[in-house]
Amino acid sequence: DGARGAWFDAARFGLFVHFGLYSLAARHEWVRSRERMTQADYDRYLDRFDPDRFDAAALARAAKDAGMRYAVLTAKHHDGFCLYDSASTDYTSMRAAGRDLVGEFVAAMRAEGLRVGLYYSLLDWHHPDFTVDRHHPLRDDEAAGRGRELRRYREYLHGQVRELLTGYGPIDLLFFDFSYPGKGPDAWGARELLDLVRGLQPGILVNDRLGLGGDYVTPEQYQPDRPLTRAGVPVRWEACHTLNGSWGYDRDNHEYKDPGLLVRMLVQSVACGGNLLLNVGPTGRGGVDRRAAGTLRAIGEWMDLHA
Ligand code: FUL
Repeated sequence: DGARGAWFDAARFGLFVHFGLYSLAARHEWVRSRERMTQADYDRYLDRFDPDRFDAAALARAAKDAGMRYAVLTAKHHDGFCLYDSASTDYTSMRAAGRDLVGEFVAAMRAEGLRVGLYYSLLDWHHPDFTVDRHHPLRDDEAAGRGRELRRYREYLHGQVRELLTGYGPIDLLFFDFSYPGKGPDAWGARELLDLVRGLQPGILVNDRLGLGGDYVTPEQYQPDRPLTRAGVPVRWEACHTLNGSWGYDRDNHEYKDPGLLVRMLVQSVACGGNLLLNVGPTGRGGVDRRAAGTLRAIGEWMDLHA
């Protein structure tokens, strides 16, 4: 459906925002899994969660000044922590800090005239019914005898997506993440989920990571150098990239891509018919650090010279 995605084809450049409890660990958004943390270990970040520097209006201005036309926020990442007010869980930014960050984000982006997308993780390391598997951080001793029922998780997942698509006005894009061998579309009830999504928001674009094809494909930390095709037919695509290799805030990693490289990646994406979704991982307090902010500003300077 060409008309449905017309804004996306024209947009070219977007901001990805990975923010959550892992931002406080300041290492990587997979920190709980990588370091085999128990929920109790990980709760130290919940106890200290206070996003006092999360300023959605400043994020929207930074994105706009960099020449971006849309922005996508992690409403829930793999750790299961929700950045909104959900009726189906207390594991939310609202309960932890009295902030509905999804609501703030959507309103701020709209106010700057940007399109809005939400990232929603299919994996959920917090939900008691999410199956323990190779991606799941629980140790075997904790996982034993829990009576996990993926069916109940599916209901939760569908309910949460319904909340996101009914509580915040029009949402332009959904970035689900992700299907993998052993957990494909059936695990998520993906067909019913997609019907639900389209029923609630007929204009929305849905990415490919539900495992059903989707409206666009999402090469990750890989830069296509030619138009992408599926079965010989050109497909809509969006390359997503980090600034320094980590999506969540990684404080001690200084290996930032320089703005010149990022501009070339953007130009190459556009030349090959795709978009670039460039990520920023705000700090544990929700602010954008100088390295990330400076990078966005430098890209904006290039934009000004070429506008
Ligand atoms: C991946 C995730 O596992 C990463 O943490 C990140 O969110 C990236 C955009 O998608 O599949």
